[in-house]
Amino acid sequence: MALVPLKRRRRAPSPPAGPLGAGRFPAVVLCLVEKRMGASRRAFLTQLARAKGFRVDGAYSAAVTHVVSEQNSGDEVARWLEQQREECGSGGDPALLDISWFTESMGAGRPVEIESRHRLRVTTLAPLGQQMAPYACQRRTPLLHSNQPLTEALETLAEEASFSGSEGRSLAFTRAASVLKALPGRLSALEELGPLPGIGEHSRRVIQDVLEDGISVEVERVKLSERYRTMKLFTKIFGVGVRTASRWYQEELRTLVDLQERNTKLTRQQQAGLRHYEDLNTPVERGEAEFIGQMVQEAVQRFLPGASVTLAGGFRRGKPHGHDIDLLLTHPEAGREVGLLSRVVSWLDSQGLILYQHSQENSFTLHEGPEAPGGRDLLDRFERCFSIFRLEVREGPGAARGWKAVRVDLVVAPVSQFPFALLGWTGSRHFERELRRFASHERKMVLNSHTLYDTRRNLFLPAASEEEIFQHLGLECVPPAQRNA
Ligand code: 8DG
Ligand code: CA
Ligand code: CA
Repeated sequence: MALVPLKRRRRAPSPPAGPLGAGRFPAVVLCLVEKRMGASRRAFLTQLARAKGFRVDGAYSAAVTHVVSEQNSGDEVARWLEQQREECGSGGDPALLDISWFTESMGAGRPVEIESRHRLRVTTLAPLGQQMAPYACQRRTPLLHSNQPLTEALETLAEEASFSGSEGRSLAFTRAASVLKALPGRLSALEELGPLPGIGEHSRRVIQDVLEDGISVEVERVKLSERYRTMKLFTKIFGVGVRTASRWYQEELRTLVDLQERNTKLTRQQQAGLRHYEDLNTPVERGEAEFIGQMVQEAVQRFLPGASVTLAGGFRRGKPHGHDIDLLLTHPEAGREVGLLSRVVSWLDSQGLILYQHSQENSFTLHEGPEAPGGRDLLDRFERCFSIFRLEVREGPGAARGWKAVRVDLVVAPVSQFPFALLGWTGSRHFERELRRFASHERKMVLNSHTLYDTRRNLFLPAASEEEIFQHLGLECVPPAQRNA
């Protein structure tokens, strides 16, 4: 239907710049892109829409909800929008639409529902003014994002690859998932990704499958496979890593009962893990984490007034629940923290609050050089205690017996290393890995949970806060809630 003749009188009046009242449809504010449409046709379409009761603004502003263009590519309009936003200094997130939506709406005498065929295809992230930075530590990654089904699929494959010992492949899937977590909106077609860094061929295939069919056959097959399911079951035991789980699988062990019946040799930690398997695989709630943090704080104050306890890990990133509780202890006077942990743990133990604990002494010395701790696995050398707390509960799992087992990591950092420890223990694991990769590849620096070392200048870079560490690295500071990479 040729609703509007393409050729118009030569000198049509330009639409006025300002809005023209709310119109009959207050939720819809149109803005027509002049570019290829031309001034006269734009003026004509504006008049037509206004006559039908639509509000059409002559200039872009944050109030605009529908941007309509004719014969422009999605990328052109996205760039146009970016310019408009800069010029008017305001945001807004309007739908970018083809003239077909406008034509149909005029025909219907009301704004028709936007369908995907009306939307302009944007192949880069330009419409939201963001080019995805290559390292996760250069991006903001919120806890909640719009691409959950895609990231879950990719993370299943990442996990499966790590179960097979293919760390490189696992990292590739993790990277792809992490990029999707940082996208500003829901991905509806693979082309919208453009040439984004960090998304390989295999990941693209998986993304395409999930976008088109809702699931990836490959991922579903992995989830059902005996090996994946068994590895998952075993690695969820506290103290069991991929290597042990894999050995058990090869020995034909398949269930937790198998481990007991076949008298599998277990470390003390694994025995505790097995004993409390169900509890330890029940998510820890934020309230529980705060409660235990408070309990540890009180114990700490008994022995070293002025010492502090900080909740790190996923809870610091804003997660509502987690698999364990990560607590960092320090004291503002260097050296005062020595000996604190063992006294705190003994006291908590004497109160019947500890079901299992395994402590490790501080083994960090600067003399070993900057390469010693950290490295690929994020492990550090702080004095620490891997423990299981006995938490009294009145509801949820464990309510019947009145308590539940909760995993707690207690870590002691001397005050000079505290910002590094806090940054390192806040996570996510992928964010940390990327920070360290960025430091070494882009800055020739070595970062770990103890220090930052500049290898070009041969010196340690001290920091009194996380912000200062980001500054040393020449990175914009990423707040904890945006480190969910
Ligand atoms: P969750 O418990 O909510 O499931 O997730 P999370 O809090 O993000 O994970 P986590 O496994 O508890 O790890 C928290 C951070 O601690 C993670 O970024 C890695 C970091 N970390 C270090 N050093 C060490 C270490 O020596 N061992 C372990 N396990 N984690 C360490 O910086
Ligand atoms: Ca944690
Ligand atoms: Ca932990």
